[in-house]
Amino acid sequence: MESRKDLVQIAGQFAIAGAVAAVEPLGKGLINDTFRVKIEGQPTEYVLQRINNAIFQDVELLQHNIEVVTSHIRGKLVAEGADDIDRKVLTVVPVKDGNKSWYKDDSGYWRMTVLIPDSVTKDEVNPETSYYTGKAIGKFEQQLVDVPETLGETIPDFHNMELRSRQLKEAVAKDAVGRMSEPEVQEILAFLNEYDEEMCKAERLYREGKLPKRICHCDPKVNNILFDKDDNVLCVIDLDTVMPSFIFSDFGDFLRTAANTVAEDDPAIEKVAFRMDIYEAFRKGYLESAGSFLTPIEIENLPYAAALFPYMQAVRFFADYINGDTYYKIQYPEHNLVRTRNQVALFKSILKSRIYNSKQE
Ligand code: GN1
Ligand code: MG
Repeated sequence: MESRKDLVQIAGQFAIAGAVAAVEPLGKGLINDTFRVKIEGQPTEYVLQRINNAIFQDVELLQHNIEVVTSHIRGKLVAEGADDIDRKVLTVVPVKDGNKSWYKDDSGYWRMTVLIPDSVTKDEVNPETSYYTGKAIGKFEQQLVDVPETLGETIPDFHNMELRSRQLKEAVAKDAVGRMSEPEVQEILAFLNEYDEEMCKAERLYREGKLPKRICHCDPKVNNILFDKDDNVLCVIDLDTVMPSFIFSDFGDFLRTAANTVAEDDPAIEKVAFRMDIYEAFRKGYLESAGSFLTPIEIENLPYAAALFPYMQAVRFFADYINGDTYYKIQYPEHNLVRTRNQVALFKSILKSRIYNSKQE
């Protein structure tokens, strides 16, 4: 990790409003390293991030997507006469010399945005905030339906379930750290395998030409949404994964975090349950703003999306556990196994719910 001096020097590479007063760690992301930058005698603060270049290998494409998406949304907000626009869309800060939106040195790739003032993130939502988040995520997708270029995939096939299952099979075959000898690992694997084909339905529909890809956020978990102090949604942040995907990505990933009664890594799996009140409220808000452009097949499969995301996340955490924890940041050795158990429990809770009839579709 960089020293304070290094971080101040790195922050100083960007077009900021004055001298750096402080750099502090920010947020709970599992991928990038994030810092809050304060400026001497100025109210404006910034978010400085080291991009995880092992995961986002094409930084130019990544930053291009973010620039296109933020300026497109800003244009839409201006056109609708919105107020307080700088709190409803992220502002990318370019480097001082030149107009690039990232800076590279020996420690990696860095980028900056303006910190949205008077905003908070939440780890939990209630039905009301869930409804407003549904509206905001639907609106986010709606604002992007007419982006005048095809965006690239910042992580190719990010939410392709067939690829994620293949990666799990590869991890199992390699057994890099010997975890396949744990009986529980074998049990989880057998359970996940049972649903493999069913959960790959989206890819089949896509190949049959029945399901479109649209620009989606692809990581709208609860703590990637900014709220103001009165619980109004300001904007969706963490735009690394904005790319063409099935709308299931946004619908499913929000619910994966919001409708779980506990956090995604809570070891108390007996407490894990899928909250129907959150599902209904979110679905209502989402359909109010996205209903105008969604096709019947997309709407019909929203319950499948709710099941798919805990399943896919279980597969991803589990593959990382078997691989020896090379992808997600962990706080203790079994962290990815605990996360897997939790997501499996959430998936089971959805299978039991009235919204999704497994293997009967
Ligand atoms: C990662 O960056 P972060 O922590 O918001 C991951 C998501 C997972 C999430 C699980 C690029 O998101 O896909 O759903 O962890 N992002 C990437 O908490 O893999
Ligand atoms: Mg992220």
